[in-house]
Amino acid sequence: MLAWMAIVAIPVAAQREVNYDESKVPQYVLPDVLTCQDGSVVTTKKQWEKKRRPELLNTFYSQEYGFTPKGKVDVSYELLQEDRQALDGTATQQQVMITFSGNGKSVKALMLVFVPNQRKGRVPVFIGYNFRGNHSMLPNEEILYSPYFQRMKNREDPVLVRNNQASRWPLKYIISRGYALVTMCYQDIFPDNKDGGPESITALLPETEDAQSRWQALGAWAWGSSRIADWVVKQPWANKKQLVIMGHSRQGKAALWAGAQDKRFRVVISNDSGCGGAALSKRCFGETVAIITNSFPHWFCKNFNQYAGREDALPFDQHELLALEAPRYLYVASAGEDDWADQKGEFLSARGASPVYRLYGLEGITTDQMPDLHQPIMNHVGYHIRAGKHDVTQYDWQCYMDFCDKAFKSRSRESH
Ligand code: GTR
Repeated sequence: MLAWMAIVAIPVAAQREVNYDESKVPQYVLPDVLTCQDGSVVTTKKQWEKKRRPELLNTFYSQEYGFTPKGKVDVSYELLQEDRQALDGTATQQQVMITFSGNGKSVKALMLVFVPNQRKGRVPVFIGYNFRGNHSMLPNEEILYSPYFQRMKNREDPVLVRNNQASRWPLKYIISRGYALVTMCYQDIFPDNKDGGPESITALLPETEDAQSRWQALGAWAWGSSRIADWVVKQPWANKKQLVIMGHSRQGKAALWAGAQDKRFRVVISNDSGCGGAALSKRCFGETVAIITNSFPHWFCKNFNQYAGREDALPFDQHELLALEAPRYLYVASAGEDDWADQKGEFLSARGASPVYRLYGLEGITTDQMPDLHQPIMNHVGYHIRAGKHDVTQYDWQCYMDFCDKAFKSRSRESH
């Protein structure tokens, strides 16, 4: 589909110029999330679920993230370590190795798990990739290096320093609020560089015929989250109706895509996901399709390149990705100094997804006004903008758990 357009060269100017001026945002028309490709307008949940949702999902497969090939990967999980008195006795910690095999090859990925010891019944679970390896989350020597880092030859490499991302993962706080956390280094699933494909889980599956719509890293990362979920739902401590997926930045993009495909994620959280995530592409504010496809040619499927510098030609936009989470809970967060991710574009996108929530009688984002800093909106769709840089902070976590508490309260009867 549209393969002929893929050869359009990326204009050099579009690669370099970054617009941070609201008055220079081009005039654009957002595609109506409820209008089908044949022009008919969706007015019921049934029409959304039977017609428009599959049509949109297919658009994101073919035009942005690529199709997940059909084929079988064997997945096995092995408990390597357990400490029942982790985090000052408040949590049980597990390290679980996943082995993916297919196509005569195998890939290993290491989960790090924290479960609150004080629990009545099953607990809600956050699933989220870390960027710098499990060892970056806490200082403890028994935390094994994630397989991606185990392969590093130079043991003095600064990336092997422990605890260097602890501020993004307030583990004791998460546990104190009654949530379990399952994390893994995203690089274990697809090493984040343009030559990462052959070492990634994509090498375990057959290649799809059409090279233009072939999945790459974002598709693989989303797929990997679902394999984590496969394990989580079998654990005796986990409430399988209370799975939350949370991702920051490029992992925010992957989290949204995972949530669009896998309805087991009851709450989907995008932290500063920006271009190719929550932010509207057509605004061309901050990072653009040209910049992102040029800097990260291994993230999206090749069809997405055809919109570089041609965002006006996009027949869809990211609010329609967010709409695919409906009627489940969705939360989008921005940071005040993160213009690169286009905070306003993230907000307007959450707003643009809201008509689908309305079909279900649910309140999404109903205002056109972006809230002030630290004034979270917590309807069925949530949004906040906090002060500071592109990052994940304790404030973000606090909002996410407040939102999840609210989401799961109404479900607690059906949840055990
Ligand atoms: C940037 C990229 C963003 C975002 C970010 C991150 O370099 O341009 O789209 O994904 O990386 O993941 O931190």
